[in-house]
Amino acid sequence: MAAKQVTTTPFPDQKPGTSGLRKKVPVFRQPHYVENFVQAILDCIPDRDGATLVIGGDGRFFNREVVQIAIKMAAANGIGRVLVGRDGLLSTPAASCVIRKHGAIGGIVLSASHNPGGPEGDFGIKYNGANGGPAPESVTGAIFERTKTLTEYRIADAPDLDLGTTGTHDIDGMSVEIIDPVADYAELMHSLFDFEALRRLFASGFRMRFDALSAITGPYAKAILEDTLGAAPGTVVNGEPKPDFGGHHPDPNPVHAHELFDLMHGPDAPDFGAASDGDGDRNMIVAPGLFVTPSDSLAILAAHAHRAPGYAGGLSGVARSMPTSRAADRVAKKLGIEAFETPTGWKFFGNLLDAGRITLCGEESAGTGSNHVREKDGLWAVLLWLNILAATGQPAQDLVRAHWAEFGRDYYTRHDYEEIDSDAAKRLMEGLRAQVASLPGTQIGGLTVSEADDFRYVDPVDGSVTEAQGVRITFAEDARIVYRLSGTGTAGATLRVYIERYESDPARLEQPVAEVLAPVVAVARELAQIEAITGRAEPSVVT
Ligand code: VG1
Ligand code: CO
Repeated sequence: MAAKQVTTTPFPDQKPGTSGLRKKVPVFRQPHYVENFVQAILDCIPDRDGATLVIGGDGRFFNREVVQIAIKMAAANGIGRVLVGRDGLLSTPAASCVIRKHGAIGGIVLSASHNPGGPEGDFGIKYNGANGGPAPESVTGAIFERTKTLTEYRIADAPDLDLGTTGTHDIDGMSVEIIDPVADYAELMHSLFDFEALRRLFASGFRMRFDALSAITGPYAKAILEDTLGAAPGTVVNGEPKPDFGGHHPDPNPVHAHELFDLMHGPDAPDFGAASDGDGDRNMIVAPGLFVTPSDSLAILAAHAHRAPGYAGGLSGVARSMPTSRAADRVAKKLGIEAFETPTGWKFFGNLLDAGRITLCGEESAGTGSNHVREKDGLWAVLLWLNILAATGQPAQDLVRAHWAEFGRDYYTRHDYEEIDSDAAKRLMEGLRAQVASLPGTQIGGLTVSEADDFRYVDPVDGSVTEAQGVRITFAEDARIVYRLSGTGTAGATLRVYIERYESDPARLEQPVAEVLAPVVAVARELAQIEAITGRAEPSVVT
């Protein structure tokens, strides 16, 4: 067997977004499309000769084919060893864990996360570096530049491997180890959490439901929650990963995980409900009768993390993405630790985690994580919640209410306008940018603008600057609106409008969210002229 050099021509559209390259499956299935992008990634890995590379994905449609291609291309490009999850599966946090644990130079992670899968669904390819985290903008930028000049790629002329059983193979001198996708991750979880206390919790009759939405976390959640911690069989539902997620939209929010949401709001609600997304890095937490916003979840976890063995020494700092509510900042202030505000996307937390400036971080989009890996981690968040519940003996809903009583409540909602016209979306954002300088001091819809800007991030660790990360408008009445365009969509543009209002009056902590936020929502629509510019009177998804 030998490597082939294949002549190719560049594709103009291989620019990675918030989290890697995401496109519709038919785009990825164009001849040479996957190979070009993988070659560009490999070309941007210095010192790859003889190095270890991790390959795996969320199991969605086309995952297997791309895993085979990536393995053969790694062999033809000097990689010494590849670690692949059995059946080509690795959740995103598990891939991060495996990269770190085995000293890999990086990993190729195949996922379109919370986007639907299938022949007409979405697919994605992402590169993570040696720290286990998504490549920073400097690297994704270099990969994109490389895609524009590629004239050939290299691929081993070898048959497909049987990925179904663990074991070691050889392709042209490169060793391919097919590993259990759960083992390393489960061991890491064991090192962070008090598994004995969790076993006692379940043995005492504590009931939960974990909805894997027919995506990657099923095997992880079953192995840890049911097989190791003794949660009742059937705790994990939709636990078989399917290429099309069984028709589910694998996005753990009240809209797409509505079965869990409804169960938790009904008479038969168990003590705790959780769900994860397509690639296992997101989490949704629902207490009986009470949905916990991801922003609140981050704040609550930050306040109580020291109760889990892995965080017993306290936190060095916390970070949140800019549109995430400021609830975590209030906890940081009380703890006397640093709080950081980063652009959307996990790649911006990497430097802070590597430098030891933060221990926990999170995003409003149901992402929470810590320094244990360099990705957000859905099941980890669930286990930290469970560890806190076990340690405090408090029901989840009481913990949330106690948190609000102490810190006040950040009422929060996100309105998504999906698949709007790309030009209209650009015009809308430009219109907002043009207003920011003159907005402070103006009154609108009963609110007074105190500050307005287009978020610009200066990385506190390496000084790199990232411009134009979203328009944020803060009001004197403790409210805030943020506008930005999604960087993960695959059709048209998606406008995200993040709306929040802080309330500390003990008598006003349990108001209906929509009611509290209605005046801010009205201002958000008016300021951006959403209907006039996009033709949409209402958002397509409200979470
Ligand atoms: C979205 C979320 C962002 C998240 C990203 C990747 O990005 O808003 O918070 O980091 O998805 O998550 P955007 O650009 O569409 O708003 V995942 O679970 O898709 O890897
Ligand atoms: Co995800």
